[in-house]
Amino acid sequence: MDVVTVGETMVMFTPQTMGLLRYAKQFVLSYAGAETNVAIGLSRLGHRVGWISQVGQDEFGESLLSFVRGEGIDVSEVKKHPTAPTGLMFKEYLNKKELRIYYYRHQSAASMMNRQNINKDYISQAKFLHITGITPALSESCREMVFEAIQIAKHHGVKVVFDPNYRAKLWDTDTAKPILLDIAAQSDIILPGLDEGTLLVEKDKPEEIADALLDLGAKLVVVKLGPRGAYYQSAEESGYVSGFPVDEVVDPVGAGDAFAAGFLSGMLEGISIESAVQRANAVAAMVVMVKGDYEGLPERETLMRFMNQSSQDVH
Ligand code: KDG
Repeated sequence: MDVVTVGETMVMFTPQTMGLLRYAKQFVLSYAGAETNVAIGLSRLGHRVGWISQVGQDEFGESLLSFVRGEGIDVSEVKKHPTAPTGLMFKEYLNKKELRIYYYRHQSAASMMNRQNINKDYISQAKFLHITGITPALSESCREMVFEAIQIAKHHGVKVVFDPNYRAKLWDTDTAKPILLDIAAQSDIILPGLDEGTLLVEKDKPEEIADALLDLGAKLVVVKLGPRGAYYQSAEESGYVSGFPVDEVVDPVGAGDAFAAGFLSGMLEGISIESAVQRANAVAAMVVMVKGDYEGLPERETLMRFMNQSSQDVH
């Protein structure tokens, strides 16, 4: 396996009309999970990915499993909880500009995960372990599971990649901060957004954020700057990499996950950090031009075409 990721994915319902959710009568079903977005992105680019999770023993769990399996991801470490349900998420478009989301994930099957969900052999054979700050927010037992997974990875020389993915709906900053910092301190690579970097280390500039996170123990920090691209810094090198031009941002959700997938894909292929960040920017740009979290994630050929085309447009 190239990458193993761990976390919850929910069945998501998007209403087909705008306005308060109470009036919505028709919904489109899809799936929402930062970790599976990353896994799908990697799988589309030809990498081998495994997902550790838990669904309910219910129809939504089956739906979720077939979807993720259908995307070419190994689901052999996804367990079924006998009583807790698969988590759900609803979107509500109040108007064209205002989106609210509702989680129905409290005491979901995934939130019941604990150390027992971690198979040492499964993680130890991977090249990267991908962790987000969403999983430790789900429950105390999920938090313990995340630290267990990290310990196993470190013990076996598997690189830990951490995306802080702060979710205000799941926990407050005072609770989240020390835990996210603890994970960051044990990670090899950290991929914060600018706001998340500021939340973690109370600095505003990408360079300062990277300095502080490297001081904690990380080897490489890549700060995501939205349309502006990203800033990377390790002990040896640093630099800004511009974002790719986007015709129209149709849906920004999933951009960070797309970035992580593109970046990890580059790292797996051993290209330079700068080129991996460039690839990350390209995958993120492609995702925001398409509605949905994962629908716009490119296959390799499409990605290469997009990158070549964009560089020709610039020159
Ligand atoms: O990164 C996109 C995710 O936020 C979305 O798919 C849902 O994983 C999700 C979450 O927990 O918010």
